Amino acid sequence: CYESQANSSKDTCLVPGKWGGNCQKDRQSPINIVTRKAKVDKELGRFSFSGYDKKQTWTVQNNGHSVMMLLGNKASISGGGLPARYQATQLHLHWSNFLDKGSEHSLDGEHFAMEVHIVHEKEKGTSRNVKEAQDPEDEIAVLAFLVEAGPQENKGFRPLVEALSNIPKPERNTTMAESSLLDLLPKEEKLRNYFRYLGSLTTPTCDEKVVWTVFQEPIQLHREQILAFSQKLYYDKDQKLNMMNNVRPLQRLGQRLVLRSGA
Ligand code: 3J3
Ligand code: ZN
Repeated sequence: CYESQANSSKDTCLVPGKWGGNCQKDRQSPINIVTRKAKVDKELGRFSFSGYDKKQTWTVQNNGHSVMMLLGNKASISGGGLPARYQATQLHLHWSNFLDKGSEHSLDGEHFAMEVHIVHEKEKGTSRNVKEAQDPEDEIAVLAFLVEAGPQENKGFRPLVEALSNIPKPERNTTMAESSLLDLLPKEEKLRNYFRYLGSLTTPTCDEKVVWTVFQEPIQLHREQILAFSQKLYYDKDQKLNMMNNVRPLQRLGQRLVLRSGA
């Protein structure tokens, strides 16, 4: 695909100048969400979170482009307008060294300091037909939470932030102090309001197989907690390149409709 089809030739999902690079199709992520244009869909009810409340000593790793908690199908989601139950596979984040950018999605043109992605895979054996089973457009469900700086330390994030110092270099793993996934999220009653659209992975190969949920309620972290990610983590083994700005440029919405849960 020609670069002209991408919003930016810096986009990591296009092999610049090479015919056949990951073809920018019509449902790429992330996007800017124009909240007033999102259509309320009564089918978008509350999520059911299973295993999200269970305290675990999660393994967390620096994978060279983010920090990733390995969730090993120990939690799952259903409801929320999803067609099946989805098993949680990993949680990772995107960030910058500035507090006004660092999220991948934006709301009404506003970027946030960070974005948390909880990645889930559709439970097998729930597809309606063979074609869908082989190449489902919603094989992955990512729950996206925007992060903003707040006045207090977010105690739920303490185990993750404290673990960062143990994994400065890529390919390093460590074990977090006990925590639950719910510890990281806004209160459950705040999770009724979210946006929904069909998109892609935001890292190569940017497969167009993701059903995205972007929650309206941001997570609040103290600014020192946010800055710890770019201060403690490195892209390289020599610890010369601080890990930050692991954010894909915004992609065109095209003909897609963004839905929102009923108020
Ligand atoms: O990329 C792999 C690949 O197996 C893909 O099919 C999918 C399976 O879950 O994702 C994995 S991944 O867990 O390494 N991953 C999912 C999330 C790649 C990066 C994606 O990042 S994002 O779109 O949520 N930002
Ligand atoms: Zn992500």
